[in-house]
Amino acid sequence: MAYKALPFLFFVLNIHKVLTISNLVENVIQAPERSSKQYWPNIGLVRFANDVCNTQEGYRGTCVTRRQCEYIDGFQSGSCTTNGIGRCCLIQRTCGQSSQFNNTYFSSTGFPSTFNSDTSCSFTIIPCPGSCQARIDFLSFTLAQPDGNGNCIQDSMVVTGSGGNVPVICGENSGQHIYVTFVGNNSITITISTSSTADLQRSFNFLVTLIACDCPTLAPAGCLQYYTELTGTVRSFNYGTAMNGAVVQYDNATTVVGTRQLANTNYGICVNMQPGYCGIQWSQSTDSTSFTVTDNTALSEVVTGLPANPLNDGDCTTDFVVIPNPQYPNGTSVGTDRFCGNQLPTVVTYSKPFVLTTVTDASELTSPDVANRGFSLVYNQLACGNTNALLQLTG
Ligand SMILES: *[C@@H]1O[C@H](CO)[C@@H](O)[C@H](O)[C@H]1NC(C)=O
Ligand SMILES: *[C@@H]1O[C@H](CO)[C@@H](O)[C@H](O)[C@H]1NC(C)=O
Ligand SMILES: *[C@@H]1O[C@H](CO)[C@@H](O)[C@H](O)[C@H]1NC(C)=O
Ligand SMILES: *[C@@H]1O[C@H](CO)[C@@H](O)[C@H](O)[C@H]1NC(C)=O
Ligand SMILES: [Ca+2]
Ligand SMILES: [Ca+2]
Repeated sequence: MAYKALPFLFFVLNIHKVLTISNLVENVIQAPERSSKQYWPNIGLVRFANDVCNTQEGYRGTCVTRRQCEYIDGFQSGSCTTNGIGRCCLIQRTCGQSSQFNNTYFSSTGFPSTFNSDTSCSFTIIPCPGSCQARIDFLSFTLAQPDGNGNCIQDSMVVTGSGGNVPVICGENSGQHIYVTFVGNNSITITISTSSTADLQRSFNFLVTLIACDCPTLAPAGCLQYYTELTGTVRSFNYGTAMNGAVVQYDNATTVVGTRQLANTNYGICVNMQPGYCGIQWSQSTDSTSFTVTDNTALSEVVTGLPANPLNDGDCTTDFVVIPNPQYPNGTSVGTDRFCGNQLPTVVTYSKPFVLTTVTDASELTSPDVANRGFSLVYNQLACGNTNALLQLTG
């Protein structure tokens, strides 16, 4: 039996090396909820790489045999080996389910159909041996907006079991991603709760990629988000230019427009320094309201023509971003690493690793802030002045 299980185990482990019999037995025992099923009856030893493939619908699948795909409750979509044995297998799971397989989609019930009701939907990521992190891509993520202070009161996504702290997330986050870290062999659970008190058509569809412990794409500790390209755009969670419909109420019953920023966050957005690149420049996206973190955004930015107010250093105590040791593009030191207000000056830093830290407190009454939208920033890695750095790397 162990012999016949070999192709499946190659898939589970996704490592292409010979396994010992004791490994096999151990992993057969570990296989979840399947002990009564026969392992790969009637098939011989079929070996081909369990590569990533594209399903006919354009999703990311894994190349396995027909029986292997059935065994893991996958959806077969197209062939992926020239001999026709390999099937591109889409692994999709929904509420209440779990997966230990790389490239699993976790989708709301009936996705892409939307829902508008009270739900609590959990999905468990089981670490396969040798995996240390998982990257969760929010391909679609539409939940209710937070309250006016940025707290995810009605809808929320809560992650438990990760070694790194994951803030409670809600609102609109399609295109965002997070990295979670396995603690030993413990699984990680994502729980999405929704409340029908918010009238909204919701849906979500996540892609979970497992990252091996020896993989160079592991995110450094403290990085909830990790970008690997030379240039890119990073956004705070629920960044958007439409107003959050919720309001903030003062003790004297006055109300002001609420925030799209999420409360109680404190995480690193990291950028993988590419070979031959030594610095990084951070600047606002083209939209003039793309950095509205504290103060009255409604007065300073939303109304065209009024001056923006960049704040830094000691003026930033509630919500802010930190860029280590920044200088202006002309080389003058900024003299502080902390930024808030309604505008971010373009800055350059040569401090490594490349990380922008973002912090928000528990409310918008503290500053007090009105109608903040969060941030959308463009980063550009800067080539080293010394070209020898490149020559050394290319050998
Ligand atoms: C994980 O599980 C394996 C197999 O059960 C065990 O050998 C190993 O010690 C565990 N690792 C940790 C960190 O708990
Ligand atoms: C999971 O699949 C991705 C490709 O989508 C691959 O880069 C990665 O190495 C795989 N992870 C593991 C643990 O094999
Ligand atoms: C209510 O309190 C807020 C915050 O202290 C203040 O800005 C506002 O002017 C007050 N409004 C009235 C009508 O007193
Ligand atoms: C460099 O740029 C900053 C911000 O625009 C400005 O305040 C500063 O005076 C400039 N320094 C020099 C030496 O031009
Ligand atoms: Ca704020
Ligand atoms: Ca705040």
